[in-house]
Amino acid sequence: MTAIRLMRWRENQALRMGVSYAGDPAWWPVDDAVPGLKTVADLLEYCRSQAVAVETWTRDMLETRTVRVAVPDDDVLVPVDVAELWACGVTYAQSRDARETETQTGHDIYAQVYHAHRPEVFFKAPGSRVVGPNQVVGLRRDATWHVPEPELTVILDDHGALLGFTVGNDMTARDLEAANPLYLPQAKMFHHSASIGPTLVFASTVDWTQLTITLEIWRRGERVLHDTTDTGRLRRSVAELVQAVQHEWPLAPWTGIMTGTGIVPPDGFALEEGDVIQITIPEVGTLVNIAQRIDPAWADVAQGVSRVLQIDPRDTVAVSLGELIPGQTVTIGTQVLQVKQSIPFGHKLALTAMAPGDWVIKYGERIGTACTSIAPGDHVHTHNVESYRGRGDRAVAKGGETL
Ligand code: DO4
Ligand code: MG
Repeated sequence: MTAIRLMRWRENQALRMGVSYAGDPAWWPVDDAVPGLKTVADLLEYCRSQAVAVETWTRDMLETRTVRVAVPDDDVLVPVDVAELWACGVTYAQSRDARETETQTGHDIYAQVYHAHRPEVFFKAPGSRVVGPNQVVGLRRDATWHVPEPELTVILDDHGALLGFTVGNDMTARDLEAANPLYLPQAKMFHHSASIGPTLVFASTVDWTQLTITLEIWRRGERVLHDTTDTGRLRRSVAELVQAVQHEWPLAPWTGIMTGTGIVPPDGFALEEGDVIQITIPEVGTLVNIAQRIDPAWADVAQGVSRVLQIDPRDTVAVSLGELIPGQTVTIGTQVLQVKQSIPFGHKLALTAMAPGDWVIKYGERIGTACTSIAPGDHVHTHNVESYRGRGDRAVAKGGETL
């Protein structure tokens, strides 16, 4: 069985959607086959109207269509717009043990909930507050010990049926939860504390009990954390967790459920600003997010007001955290730059002048070469960079060279 995944991306101003087999970096645009299909809800509606299962339709398309496209990482969007995102807790022994050790008050409660008939479920975020690939995830200003929680995330369709899975990051302020378990909502719900993506893998094309989940954290170009678990260690079934959420809460159409973490970084580890968090489930792809402390200007970021982030001091590009418009100025450290063209959220802005053939550096790594002259403040994208990173299956090297 080869897993089939769906991904959405932005192309110029348009929203596009494609499907591919897991491991294949190329995408078959769904709207090429049926114009107008822009969301997974559209696709499902279309398949229902044709009385065909979405997996069957998709597989037929993959077998017969020839148009395939490569999608730059910067353009990848949340694969599915959930209405609500829920989360489950202490579903792996590792989560139970780490929490039993860290808690300053509630000894034994994690062991109890791990074994109890009733699972722990909590509301994580309304869909409008869920972020996606390559976006910033938040660090609270009143907490010092944040970690990502990499979680298999269940996607239920508009009828509450299991449609597929994606990767989720249940960002957590461990010091708040450790101080008192009653602070759980504050430890779990803050600005940009939930992220999902990059693709949705159809449930019937994958065995959810046998997925590996890998967490990597990169700091100034160095990998500072690497750990792996697998869903075989999940103590509860997906059906059990879905049932627990919906028992007294009629499911909103398009609900997401994070299934709990099997990876907790060691006690001495806390996220820092600029850390790059990569969570990989090979069948789904790699969800990449950048940690950033919430600051007083953050509320403006949600409105799309100017803000950019240089992830690594060596980077020659910064990431835009809002829509940038030509002529506006942005500040990075002591550098003040004027934006030259419109730059969408999540795209790159040049910090230095680059000549054709120069490396473009992001995350402290070479991500491609300039193919035209690039000036500080320019939009850096496929029109002026030959990228070495395809979608998901990262680090597709050029000419065999490893980046
Ligand atoms: O009990 C607190 C939350 C646990 C959690 O988020 C997890 O185990 O993933
Ligand atoms: Mg969690």
